[in-house]
Amino acid sequence: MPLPKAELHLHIEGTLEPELAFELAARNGVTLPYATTDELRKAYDFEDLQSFLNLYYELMAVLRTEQDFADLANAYLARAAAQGVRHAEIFFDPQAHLSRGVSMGTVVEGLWRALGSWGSPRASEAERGGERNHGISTRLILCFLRDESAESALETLEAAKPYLDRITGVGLDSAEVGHPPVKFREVYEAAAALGLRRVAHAGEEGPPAYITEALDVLGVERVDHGLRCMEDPALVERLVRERIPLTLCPLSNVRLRTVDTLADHPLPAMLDAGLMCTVNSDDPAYFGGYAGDNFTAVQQTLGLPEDRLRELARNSFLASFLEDDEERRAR
Ligand code: ES4
Ligand code: ZN
Repeated sequence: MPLPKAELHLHIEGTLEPELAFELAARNGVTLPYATTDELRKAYDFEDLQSFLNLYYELMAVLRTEQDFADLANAYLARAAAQGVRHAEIFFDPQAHLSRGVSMGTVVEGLWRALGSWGSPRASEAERGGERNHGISTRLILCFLRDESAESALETLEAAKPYLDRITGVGLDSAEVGHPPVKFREVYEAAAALGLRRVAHAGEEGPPAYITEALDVLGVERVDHGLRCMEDPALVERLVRERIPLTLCPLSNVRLRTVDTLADHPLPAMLDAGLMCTVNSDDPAYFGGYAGDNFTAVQQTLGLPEDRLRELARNSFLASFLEDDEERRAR
């Protein structure tokens, strides 16, 4: 039995496996610039975040209908459940779809078709029962693309207003360097006023100062990645003191060359420093593994002992947006 865990850093568009990409391409009459799944897989040799993002956005062309988003989310839930995931807080990138003429409604209704009442804090116990949706409770987090304008982020939040009963929080992703958190001050203030939880990617490729800014200017409760905090001892001390969770993604860091090899990953040092770390998959179809694969990799390569793995699993529930009673039931 894999260790029960929560996944807190997962881009649903990053779960698009080559086989499903080709299936959806055929269904929607979209031509991909790759002849076979093998040829596509050969393109998964990334140099940095941007080289990955180019392919990530390119493949999204196959996602067109509600059913496409439902199929994508169902495929993810099946794989995640097999690796012990009991709860998933799922990022989605509406701007990447709105710009292709796919509406907010298509994306949210489609994802909801797969996630269903497991995604609703308001669903009754009965509605949540049974084996539906692989027994995984879920939350949706709408991400703004930081390489798009602040105005575009505000328009995106506006477009999401009819669906706020299905959206738990907002996040910030895509190309980090040159797009500091402060650029999104206004939209985060608006999101907070709407009662949305706040997270942001910071300190993946960007400097430690972006982590501080995400906390102080955007009011985030959790930092996605946050890896580069290790360059700033005062920041580490603050993150420890304030128990700010970091959603680390070890296999992603290797594939995007944020670390040289998995053996060089600072996770053990981060745990030793007292940071509240969690282990997640980011874009599992592209980076070589789902949540359980990330756990196995850090166990085997970094030699993390059992108690550290249990700490990581416990942290994932503590750092989640589940209510206390739900959290106990999930783990
Ligand atoms: C992402 Cl690894 C990563 N970093 C930033 N934005 C992203 N969107 C999808 N994956
Ligand atoms: Zn990410």
